[in-house]
Amino acid sequence: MASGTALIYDAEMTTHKLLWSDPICDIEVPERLSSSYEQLRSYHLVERCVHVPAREGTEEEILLVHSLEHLEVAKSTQTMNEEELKRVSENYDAFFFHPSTYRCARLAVGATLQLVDAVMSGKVRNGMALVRPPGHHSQRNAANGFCLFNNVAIAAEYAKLKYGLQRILIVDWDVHHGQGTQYIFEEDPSVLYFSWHRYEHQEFWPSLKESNYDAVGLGRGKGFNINLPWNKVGMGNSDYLAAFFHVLLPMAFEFDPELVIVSSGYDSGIGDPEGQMNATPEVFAHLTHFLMQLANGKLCVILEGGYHLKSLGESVCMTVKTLLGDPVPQITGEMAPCLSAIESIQNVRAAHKPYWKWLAYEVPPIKTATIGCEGSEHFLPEHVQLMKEMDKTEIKALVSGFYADLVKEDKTLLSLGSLFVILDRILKKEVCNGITASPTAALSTAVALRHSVRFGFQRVLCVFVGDMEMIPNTEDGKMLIINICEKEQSGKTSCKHCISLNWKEDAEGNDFFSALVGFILPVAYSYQPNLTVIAVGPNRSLEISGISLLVALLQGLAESRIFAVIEDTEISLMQNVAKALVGASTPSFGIYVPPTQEKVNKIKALRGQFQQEWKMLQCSGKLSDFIFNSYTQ
Ligand code: Q9C
Ligand code: ZN
Repeated sequence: MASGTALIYDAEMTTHKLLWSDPICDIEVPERLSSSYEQLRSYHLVERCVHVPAREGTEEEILLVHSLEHLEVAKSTQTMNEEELKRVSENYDAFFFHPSTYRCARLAVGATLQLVDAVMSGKVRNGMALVRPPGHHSQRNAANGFCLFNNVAIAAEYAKLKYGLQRILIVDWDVHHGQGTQYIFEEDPSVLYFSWHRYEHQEFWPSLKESNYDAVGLGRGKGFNINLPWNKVGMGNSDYLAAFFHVLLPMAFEFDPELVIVSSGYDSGIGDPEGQMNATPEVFAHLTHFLMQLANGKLCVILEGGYHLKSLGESVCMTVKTLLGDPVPQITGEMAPCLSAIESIQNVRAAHKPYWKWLAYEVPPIKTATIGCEGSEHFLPEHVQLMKEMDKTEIKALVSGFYADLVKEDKTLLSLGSLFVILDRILKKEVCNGITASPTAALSTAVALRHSVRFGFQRVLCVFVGDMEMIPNTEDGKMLIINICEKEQSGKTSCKHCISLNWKEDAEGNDFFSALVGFILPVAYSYQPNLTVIAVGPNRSLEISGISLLVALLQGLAESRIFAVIEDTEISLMQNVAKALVGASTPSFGIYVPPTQEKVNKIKALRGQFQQEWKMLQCSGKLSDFIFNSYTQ
């Protein structure tokens, strides 16, 4: 096996610098490179490495990833004056040109390729390249986020071409999302791209929807793009380690790469003004050590971001020390990931479940999603995941013309927004169940049913408790509605897919149990829904305990997939339904009160009426009894 660690550094890459004042770009300074190298020197690490010279990347190599137009624009900046440079720079999001930028960027590409060659040829086992400008934000046709050419992406294409590699893993531990790299390999199953990044629910730059965990790749590349968004700052050693244990490493070992390239930004380390994270330099030794176990040790580490000079230098040293095979330092801090990290990890695992064998038999825990309303964290049980709301234009786009005229109030519109966010997560099977409050439960339910059917669910069961002012069309059998209400609804007759059950639960009793086991569950089990919607509207005729029981028992269907819609006046009902959804409580029934004769007859009648169509209702060989009973009501 090859031995030795390459180190590539060329002081010429410090000549690229900001010539005017720009508070966004002024952190990307030449000292990032020079002081990191000095730090390596002071730890006597430089002399332990194999020195590999940088070179310029060729135009041909740059064109492996970038457009000719992008290359020409970059090239043309070499002879520009400051004013012209500033003008071209303004065409991009967070980038600055200097007359030497083009030369430096070509050196950055070439240094990266030199490292790939040194590792692939067996000259060294692994190595690190200290380069500027960085690369991972750079796109086919655009500079972005301090990056001109995408060094790592070019390296991956180069390795595929020159060494015929079929599987390359890119690990992007920079605190920013390398959206440039994602775009380049989105449809490419031969490059597995992993990035964790500060996201804060899309508040943090570059604030893209496609940085979220549900961007898993496109076309043949589905499953080969892994995004782990951090929704809080302050992530530390245990969060990073948990991400490796529970997301990256299992996937990486299953992928079995032939080469690993790290987009090695240290702005994810403690003290960095951009990242605001808490991971100490030692953690990078551990991350490096883990990745050294893949691809026969063929590991190329390429510098990206990192803006706190001391933290950056220490972290670079930890990385290089580990590449050299030094013992891995002990990690500090409490060894427990934070709740927000766990949530992100769970989300990305759920999103990738279809693509990775190691996840296939792992059942997602029954987990409940809701939109946080004022103070909801106090009354909802633990483990209920709070979701971010949508903005109004997004919701309006989703509420199609069909419902638009029914949505008169802003309040209603916003509640539909919450509904879509949660329901989509259930439909995509990212969470098991969810709960939402609505000012108009009947409308929300109608929207939810329609949305689920349109999403592709073939059988949606809806149990609606209370007055259901609007009843969707159920003729195609894609929905089965059971409406439990107090009063006989005049003019509405029950049919196979729309059944009205008049039932008023006794306040102190629990006679609803008999309706549930005697009618609702047999019908539901006959139907075999793939989603259950439980809604509670105005004038509910069931007690909270009855509704909790309904929720608990219907979890036997549709792989426990339940969407609960509760009229928004009912806080304590919300709380109890949420408890039932997370499985935190078994509703208590008190003393058994048998149903009245009238109620027994009612169930019998319904059984008689529907047992031909919903056969689980059959419980006696003497069918005629039921028919007789139903005619003598
Ligand atoms: N308001 C790297 O770490 N910030 N690039 C832009 C705009 C740009 C980071 C903020 C951060 C770029 C390689
Ligand atoms: Zn960064």
